[in-house]
Amino acid sequence: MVRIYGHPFSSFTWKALIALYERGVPFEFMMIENAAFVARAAPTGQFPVLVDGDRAVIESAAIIEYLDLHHGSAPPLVPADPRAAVEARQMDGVFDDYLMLTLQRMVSNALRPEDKRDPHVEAEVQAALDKSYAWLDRWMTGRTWAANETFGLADCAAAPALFYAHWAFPIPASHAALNAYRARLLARPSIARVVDEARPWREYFPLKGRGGSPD
Ligand SMILES: N[C@@H](CCC(=O)N[C@@H](CS)C(=O)NCC(=O)O)C(=O)O
Repeated sequence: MVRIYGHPFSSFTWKALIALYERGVPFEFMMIENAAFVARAAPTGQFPVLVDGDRAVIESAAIIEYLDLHHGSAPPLVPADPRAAVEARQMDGVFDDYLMLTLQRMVSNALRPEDKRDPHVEAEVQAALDKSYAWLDRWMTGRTWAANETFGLADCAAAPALFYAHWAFPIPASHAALNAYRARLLARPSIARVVDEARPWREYFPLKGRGGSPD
């Protein structure tokens, strides 16, 4: 059975868990606290890490591609046609880089001692997210899923990114297509499951007091 090392509240762990649930792959969940080896598995000790026999796979998107190839019987989350896969990887990158990692800047800043916080970060993050939300609202207009008109890799990335970003920096109500997409994601059983499994850790979200609401 494969093992997944991560934390139930971690956004990138969600990406891998959503894929495991979508593909019906049995797995053993290994809490990051108990996993000294994870510190060496990725360049800076980041998670998730998937372990399959003697093979360790890092990077959430690579884990999802690995699962497509080796585990589960559902349709692949990255299209087998490389021409179609371009769109899936593009949107995976958009959600990771322009939402999740942007929000991470704010999380890291909030975790610093108060006198070490950078006072410019909040406005910079808000400005970057405003642009990304507007771009994504246009992208999602007329679409059900983020790429290839089928649930896949990009939606695995979108779910945690939109969940946490909206919690801290609410998506404007005027972005109807993006808000509807977020609601569609939260209604999906694999995603509702990771959201539920993470509930016990909600109080640890350092941006929880900013007025947004997670669901
Ligand atoms: N590019 C990586 C990012 C992984 C990542 O940033 N993981 C976070 C948890 S959500 C982490 O390990 N944070 C702890 C740290 O950076 O030390 C992926 O897609 O898996």
